[in-house]
Amino acid sequence: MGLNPFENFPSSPILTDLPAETASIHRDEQGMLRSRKKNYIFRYDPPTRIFKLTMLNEEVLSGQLRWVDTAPEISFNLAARDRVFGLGEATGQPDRNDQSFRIMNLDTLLFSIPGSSYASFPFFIVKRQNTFTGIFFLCTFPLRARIDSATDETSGPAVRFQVENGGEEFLYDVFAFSGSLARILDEYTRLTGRPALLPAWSLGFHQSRWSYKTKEKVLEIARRFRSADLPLDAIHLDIHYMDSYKVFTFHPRHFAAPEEMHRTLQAQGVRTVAIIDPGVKIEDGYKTYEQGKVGGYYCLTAEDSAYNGRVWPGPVVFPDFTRPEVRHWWGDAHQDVFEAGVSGIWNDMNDPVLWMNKTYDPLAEDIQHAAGSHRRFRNLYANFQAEGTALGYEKHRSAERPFILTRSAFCGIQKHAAVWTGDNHSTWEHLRENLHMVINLGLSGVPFCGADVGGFASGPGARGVLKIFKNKELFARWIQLGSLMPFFRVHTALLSYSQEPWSFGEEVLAIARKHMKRRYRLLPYIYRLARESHESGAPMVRPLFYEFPDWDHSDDQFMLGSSLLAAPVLYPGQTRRPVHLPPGDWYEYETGMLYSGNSQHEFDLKAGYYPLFVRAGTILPVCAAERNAEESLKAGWALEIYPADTMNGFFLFDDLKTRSSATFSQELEGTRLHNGDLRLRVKNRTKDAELPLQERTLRLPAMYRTMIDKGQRQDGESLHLIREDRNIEMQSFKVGMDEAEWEFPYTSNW
Ligand code: NBV
Repeated sequence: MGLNPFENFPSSPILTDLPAETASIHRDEQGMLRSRKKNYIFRYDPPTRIFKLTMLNEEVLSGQLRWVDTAPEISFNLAARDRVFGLGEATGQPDRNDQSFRIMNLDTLLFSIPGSSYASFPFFIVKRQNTFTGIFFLCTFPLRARIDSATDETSGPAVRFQVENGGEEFLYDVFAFSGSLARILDEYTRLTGRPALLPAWSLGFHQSRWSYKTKEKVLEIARRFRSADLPLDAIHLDIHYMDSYKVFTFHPRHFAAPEEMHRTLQAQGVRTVAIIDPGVKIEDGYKTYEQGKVGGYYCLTAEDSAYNGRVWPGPVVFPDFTRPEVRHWWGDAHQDVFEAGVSGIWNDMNDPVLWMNKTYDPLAEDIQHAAGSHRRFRNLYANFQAEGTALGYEKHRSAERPFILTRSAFCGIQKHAAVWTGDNHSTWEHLRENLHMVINLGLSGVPFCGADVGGFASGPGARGVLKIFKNKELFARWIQLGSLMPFFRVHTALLSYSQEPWSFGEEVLAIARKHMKRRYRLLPYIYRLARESHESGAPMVRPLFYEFPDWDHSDDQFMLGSSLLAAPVLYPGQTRRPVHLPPGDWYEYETGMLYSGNSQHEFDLKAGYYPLFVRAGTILPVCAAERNAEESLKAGWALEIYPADTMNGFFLFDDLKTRSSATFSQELEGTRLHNGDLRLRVKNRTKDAELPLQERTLRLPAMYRTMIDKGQRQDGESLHLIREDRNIEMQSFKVGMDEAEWEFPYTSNW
């Protein structure tokens, strides 16, 4: 095999193309390292075993490369006070310093295996004060990662990867990226693939549990959402919808006539997302099993017989997704669930879990892929499966944007799937980890991700699926946090109390409704962020230092895009919290009050409230919260103007669901004059989509009571946004969709 472990793949699960701008570092036959990028010089000096990465004449990183035959270890030595981020959904504190992980896709058994995660991302970002470097260590073998702390004041931490190659020849590439975080993620996702373009519905609220066991139950849940006046886009079908856990089937009694169920759901504006595990039940006469057997599509043992494992359906075989023809077959097999009316596909147990109820080492199992050993390809199994699922969409839902959700993943997964962080616990610690994991997944090129809101299990180990003690406060705070996460789904374990928004009493229901509706009101903004992620790899949820590299990092606050800053409640019984506002002015979202940045403020945390801010200068698109995302995004829009000396905003509309949708987008720019008057200009950027809206509303702070549009004066209408759960007065003006220029004289005596 050559230096590139993927050169034999017609379609690589990881690399899309190699932009000339990227530094790709290869070890050649002599052991020398070579760089491809002009701006980077990457030198490896075999006698000293030191390698240095030099960028634009400024040394940013130096490391040590060591080869030990049986346990190859590569280390990157950093500078004092460097902080390390990224590495996907690894658990623990927000940064990765002083921690050890195993980078191997593994069922963590309800997070009972310290340092392990379901997904593997050997990509990290070094933050050195206000500069950033991204390092992608492309090696698919399982890795042990250690981020050792500095040994003294002057030295820095070291990121060490130990390759668990089991004696096999191992090859790797190192890619280095530098510049702003936006630029690093742009380059990294140009290399590993842009995040998929999402259908709008996937950005709405998802309700799940293991399991809604009958279609009557599913329909009852949908009805209850509607009668409780709660927005909802999707209900997830966990394993009980299947016939004896056979993939691509429906239970003959409990889910008879699934098309009918889907028609009823559709009338209520609700879709389903169905779980599809990779294990195929060994059963004569079962269509999928037979097809795979005839095609010879399963993973083999060293003796060339199909490898058998044991998961939900009992004895199973595992498709060898490393083979293109198997991915096509698997994609095709989705036809039945698509025809039944399912919209989204949820891939679970795709680490893959080979055995249940048995302790085993997946690397010691006798399981082979056509492309090579399980050790070499385990971390790619889920990516290959997701690629197969995406092929199924291309074939059977060709016009539609796919929605695929996965538990396991490797770098590059973002092309095909969203990632959720697996079986977390209903604890405050895991609520906090939800935030850290989402931030670090975003910094690993996976913008669309989230955790089970409310928590899945009661704790680690098999008994975690039994969850008895309800914690109202935790659920209420988690739904507040979850409502600003890219993927927003409540899910819970098999033997858990019910965890729908109404399961915790009236008070919590009202809080859930408030925040779920707020999510839907913010959808024009969130949807635009998702499209931007698709175009540039930018995370949707960001650490503060993404937007403010010079600002002291604050781990318990985050940005949603570049305009919203949230300070969620992450501890029980918290009644007050400080908020560190970065430079600039900030409008509190509920009251509209203005706070100056570069300072700290204290806020009372009433139940159902957490501080959320809009950056001054933002023109924020919002809509009415309807039953689901599409209906909301097609209902009335308002553009909220948060004055500053300069203002800008961007507003985008497309058909919300097809791959080749035309778009309509406008850019808004504004300035505040010395006398306080505002001047706004709206320009078309693209205009090839049909517009569902004829007009929209501008909302401005109460001191702007009139608007001058082409010399005509229009009085604003005073609007108290109490219906939107905000205690804020604004003035509203109806305007058309055309390009325009408006002026808003400042009234001092408002
Ligand atoms: O399919 C059942 C569960 C599912 O609810 C959960 O979200 C997955 O992470 N699944 C794991 C298998 C059972 C784990 C104990």
